[in-house]
Amino acid sequence: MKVEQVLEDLKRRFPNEPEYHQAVHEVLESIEEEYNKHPEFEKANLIERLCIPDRIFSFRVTWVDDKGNTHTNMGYRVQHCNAIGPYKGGIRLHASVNPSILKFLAFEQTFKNSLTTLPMGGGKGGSDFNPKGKSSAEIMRFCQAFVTELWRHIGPDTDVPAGDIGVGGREVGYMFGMYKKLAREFTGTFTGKGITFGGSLIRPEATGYGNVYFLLEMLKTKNVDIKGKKCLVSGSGNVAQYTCEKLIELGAIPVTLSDSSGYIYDPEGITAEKLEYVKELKELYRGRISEYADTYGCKYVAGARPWGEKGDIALPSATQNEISGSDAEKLVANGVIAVSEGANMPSTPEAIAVLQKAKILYAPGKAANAGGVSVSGLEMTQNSERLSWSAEQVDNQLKWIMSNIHENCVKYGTEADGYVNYVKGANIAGFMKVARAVMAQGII
Ligand code: NDP
Ligand code: 2IT
Repeated sequence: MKVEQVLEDLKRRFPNEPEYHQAVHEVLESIEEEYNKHPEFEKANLIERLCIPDRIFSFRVTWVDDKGNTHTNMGYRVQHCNAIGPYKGGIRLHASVNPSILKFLAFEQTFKNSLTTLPMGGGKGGSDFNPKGKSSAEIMRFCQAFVTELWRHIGPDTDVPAGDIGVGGREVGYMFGMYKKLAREFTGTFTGKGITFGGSLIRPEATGYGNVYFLLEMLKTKNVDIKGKKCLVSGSGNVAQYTCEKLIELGAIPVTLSDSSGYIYDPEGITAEKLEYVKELKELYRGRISEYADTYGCKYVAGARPWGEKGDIALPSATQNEISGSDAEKLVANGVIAVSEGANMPSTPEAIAVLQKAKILYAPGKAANAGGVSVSGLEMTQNSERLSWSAEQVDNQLKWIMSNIHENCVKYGTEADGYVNYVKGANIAGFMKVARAVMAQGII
């Protein structure tokens, strides 16, 4: 395999899909050497078979707003690879959603899920529906219309969706309700469900908690204590909130949060009480993070990201490409010792190069944010055995999974000078397992 040639080919066949090209490039670049030790992979054209999704469904979603106006949106499900288990991955509702973004997310999900040790393939879905400012009734009608098309492509052993940007417990509930009605079955076809109908304890917390567990493992390699460390967190949704919750519990000090309008900087630290305010603001009132600054009298910067503020650790938890090369330079100049990604692909390739050149601890999303899908996998297990586990049991499994992923990154990513290249480690560990499974299953 020659990475540049594979990429050129993908760009020619699938033009105008920059996020997809970016994700593929990052993985291929770091597995090239390992892959080329296996001539049997090349003979079986494994690269194309693992880069191009198995299939993509796209459909029109039509729904009616509260004023009686009819709207259309596009709905998609990308089923990337089911070599090691049923397709598994979230649904994103955001105005920016398009095939390129969902293809990058489904591609990443395949290797992330492989890292979890649980039997899950990779997929992702979503719509360009913009949930901002919509009433609960409008959200419900949209989710129902979306599932009216999606339901025939998913199932507990086929494809199991969950949440992502714009999709939390409320949306999963509406989608599951409609699915159950159409499919005439009560099974674990969605994860992130409400606790009264098959949801797992700790699933809402899992991505944020898991990211902090991964960060702890990284810090341990340098004998650094998290206590008292100032943390720059971006986003203010599910992942950001539970990242802050765990950081606070461990004595670290989150000082920033953001949304698509801007960021807040609270030098006193976001406390448990202030975090409760953020949860209400975002989950209940669906307000803007600027309101935090109004309430607590701290700094708010419109239209900017928090990476220029002083901190010890950065945990990007909003969206892709939110740390540019120059943002990464600011982080390094300010003495940040670790970057652990809660979001998917938040660092641009330029940013990754800066962070790795500075030899700081840097964990890519597919390793650091795998806690969310891991507990989704545990939810599937609980649904299959028709039991529910205690929060402690789930949390312990989550800790074990995150430390196992860390161990694999160290195993496959340690370089000659001792620096752990977590990107390389995660990509090799995740990719090789899927590759072996595909090879064993023949040319299909
Ligand atoms: P939420 O919808 O709960 O929150 C998203 C947050 O990010 C909001 O604060 C939102 O601001 C902000 N945001 C979204 N898009 C943009 C943008 N284009 N520019 C700036 N800010 C933006 O989503 P999650 O917390 O669930 O997801 C956050 C990230 O974590 C995503 O990358 C997702 O793929 C990833 N992830 C999520 C998992 C999960 O279990 N939920 C698991 C693993 C990864 P605003 O309100 O203004 O839109
Ligand atoms: O990016 C992700 O890993 C998620 N949005 C969670 C997917 C899942 O199936 O729980």
